[in-house]
Amino acid sequence: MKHGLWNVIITVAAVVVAGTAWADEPDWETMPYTTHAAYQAVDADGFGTFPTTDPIKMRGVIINKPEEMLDGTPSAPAFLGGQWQIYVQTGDEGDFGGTACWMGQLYGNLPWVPPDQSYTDEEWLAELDRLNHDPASGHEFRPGDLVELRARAPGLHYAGKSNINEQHSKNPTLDFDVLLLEADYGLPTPMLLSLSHLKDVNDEFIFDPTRATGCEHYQSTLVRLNNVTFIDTADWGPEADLELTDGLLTFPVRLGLGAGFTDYGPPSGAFDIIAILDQEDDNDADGYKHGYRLWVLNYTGNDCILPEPFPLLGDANCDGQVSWRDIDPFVAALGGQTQYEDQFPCCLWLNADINEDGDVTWRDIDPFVEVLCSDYE
Ligand SMILES: [Ca+2]
Ligand SMILES: [Ca+2]
Ligand SMILES: [Ca+2]
Ligand SMILES: [Ca+2]
Repeated sequence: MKHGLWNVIITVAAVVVAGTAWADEPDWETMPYTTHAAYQAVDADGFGTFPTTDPIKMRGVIINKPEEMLDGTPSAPAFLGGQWQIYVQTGDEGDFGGTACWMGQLYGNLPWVPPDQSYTDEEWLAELDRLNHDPASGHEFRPGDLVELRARAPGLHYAGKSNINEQHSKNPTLDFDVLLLEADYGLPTPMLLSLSHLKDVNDEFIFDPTRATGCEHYQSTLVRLNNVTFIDTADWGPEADLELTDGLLTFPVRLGLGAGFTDYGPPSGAFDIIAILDQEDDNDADGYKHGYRLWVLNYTGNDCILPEPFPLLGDANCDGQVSWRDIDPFVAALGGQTQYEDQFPCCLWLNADINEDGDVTWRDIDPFVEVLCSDYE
């Protein structure tokens, strides 16, 4: 983990003012939401432009389990000890993208942070317990929950993203909070992309500083690529850095900590992948225009979709979209679960249960036609 000079300057400045500037708790109720698009804005070189100086409030859907992303074990062997990270993706109209919320245990290991800013193991576990539960109800957060972020520090630009964090201080006035807005609100449907959305013809990352297109547009969101293969799976296992290809272009893949990467070998051939499009550009010499990767957090060993088939009503062939290609598979699903699963071993039979009564019957036919037609509006 490397921090550019810019981050150091911001960190030091923020820590210096923190003790006095925010002695009073912000008025969260009246504070407007900061959009993810605003918070993640960058300049022509990819440096974050949103000022990380005052408290902000954001909202979105949690899209990962923190324990599948970073090792939160107290005093874990990483440079910063235990780490915790969730990505929160917007579902708001007029907004796009997502934001990572990050915590580290041993901030004091950073050369510019005093050693007393590291959490003891006990303090660290208390912080994780606080962040993994809604303070009002005690609800344990999980992917698909709609949450509000209240960030006092509020965060830092790091390697191409503007993160929510404590600016490497354990002073509670720099805490961020996660509050439940709606449990099981639902995961956003992963955006179905091809590699040509992310790479140019020379296999270079597409960096658009307006963030309207290219990797920036999808940063910190769930995306899906179909029919790709790993170039080399020799390193397969938790935390491996691999590369996939569609036959023409390539893209880095980071494997998470999910047990599936230990329990199962790599897929034997072509597969579809559902992952968080992340950026961590460890070389800021020419800005932050590189370092994009797909972070896939677990694998169920089904040999065709990483990490697993995604529920999407009407998507009877499991390609991540509802189209005319689903008509024949939908008819097959009407023939019963066993017959359908023989034919589509990687699919969810209940994707054809359009009226959501737990069965696939003639009653789903009209609703299926409706879903199919609405897709063409
Ligand atoms: Ca970026
Ligand atoms: Ca704290
Ligand atoms: Ca489909
Ligand atoms: Ca049904």
